[in-house]
Amino acid sequence: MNADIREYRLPVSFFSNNRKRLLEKLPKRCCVVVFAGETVSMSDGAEYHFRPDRNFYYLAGVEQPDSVLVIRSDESRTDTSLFVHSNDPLRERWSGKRLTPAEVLERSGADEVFYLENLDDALTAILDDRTYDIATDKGFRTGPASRFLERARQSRGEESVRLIAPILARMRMKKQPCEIDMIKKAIELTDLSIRDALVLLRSETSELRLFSAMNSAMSRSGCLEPAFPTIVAAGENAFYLHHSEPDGAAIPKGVMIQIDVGATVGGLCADVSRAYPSSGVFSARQAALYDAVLNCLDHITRMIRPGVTIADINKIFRETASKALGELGILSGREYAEPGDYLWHNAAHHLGMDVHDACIKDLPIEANAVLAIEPGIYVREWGMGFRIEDDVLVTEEGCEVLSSFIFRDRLEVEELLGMSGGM
Ligand SMILES: [Mn+2]
Repeated sequence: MNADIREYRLPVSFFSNNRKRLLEKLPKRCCVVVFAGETVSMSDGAEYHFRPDRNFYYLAGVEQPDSVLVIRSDESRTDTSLFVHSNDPLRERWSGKRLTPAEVLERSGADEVFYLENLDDALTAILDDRTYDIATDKGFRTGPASRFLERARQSRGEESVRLIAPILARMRMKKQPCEIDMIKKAIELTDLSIRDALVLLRSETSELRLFSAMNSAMSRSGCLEPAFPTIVAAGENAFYLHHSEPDGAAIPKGVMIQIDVGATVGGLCADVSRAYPSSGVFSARQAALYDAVLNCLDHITRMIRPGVTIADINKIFRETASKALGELGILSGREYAEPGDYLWHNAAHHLGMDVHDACIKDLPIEANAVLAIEPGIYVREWGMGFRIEDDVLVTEEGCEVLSSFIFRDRLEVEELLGMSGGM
């Protein structure tokens, strides 16, 4: 893995092909307008790190705020334009270098670049030319994208403005080889970050130290912002599923530590969860619950193949987990206990540019889909609960577990946590 993973980028052909495939599903004479979205203010003079709308990025390949992609296509030709902020030395002095028009062309494969000052006139011309259909995304409630959608609907009528989100969701559900490569690299980087946490786990540590070790491993490789806020939750903190305010106090012996972390590489995400014992060895109860959760994961990965749905996966998860809850004696003697009381979340989601990636619910999974599989069981009475999560690539015959090499085997974990010195 390179020292700086920002060198890994999806090729320009990926973005231009996505545009081509989208146009094949739209009327012959069509104008597509897609917005990157705006920055969000963090404080006076500071903004949150900008991440473009993923449908925009999937088609445009650039990550500059406020950019707009316009594709005009008819029987004889297709013109792709990007509207971006002009290069303004005074602004860039504060907020950082912007891409030059040449760089925008190089990354996007667009035909032309215009400055945003010209956008309004261009959009008016598009809306006035009724020989073209209009297609746009529906991803925003406010800002220029929602204003454009509103204008288009007013000028053309509600029905005649096509929304591309369902088409793009269907396309994004099947990953292309270059996307799969990026996800594999994101998983490798996630593995490196978990290894750094495991080193700390050999002696007394805290959620905060584990959290910063993992985030530091990702950022020093160039992943400045993970796919989602890193989760480290010891003991009963794991009952807050997205616990991301790590505690600075020493983690006591005898609890399980939930880790849920994912790097991004080239705009694609990993999403991996592990649970490790703070004592270095699993107690009998911890081992029993661990084996039950892992067994759910194995059951699910064995049934995944083209044709199954997310609902099928959740059904198998609930059946397998319910059986385990019975066998562990957790349900017996509790009059009102139901398996659902211990199963707090579903067991699968698509993974890609978004950590919960775009998909059409209920549409059967096809080969080259990438899923995060995350069965979890939470037993308040035992003071413990956790999930184990792997990322899988759906193949023609089944699926390949891409993250199985990240320490997961119970005996291997104990051996590793019992060791002293380097890894
Ligand atoms: Mn997940």
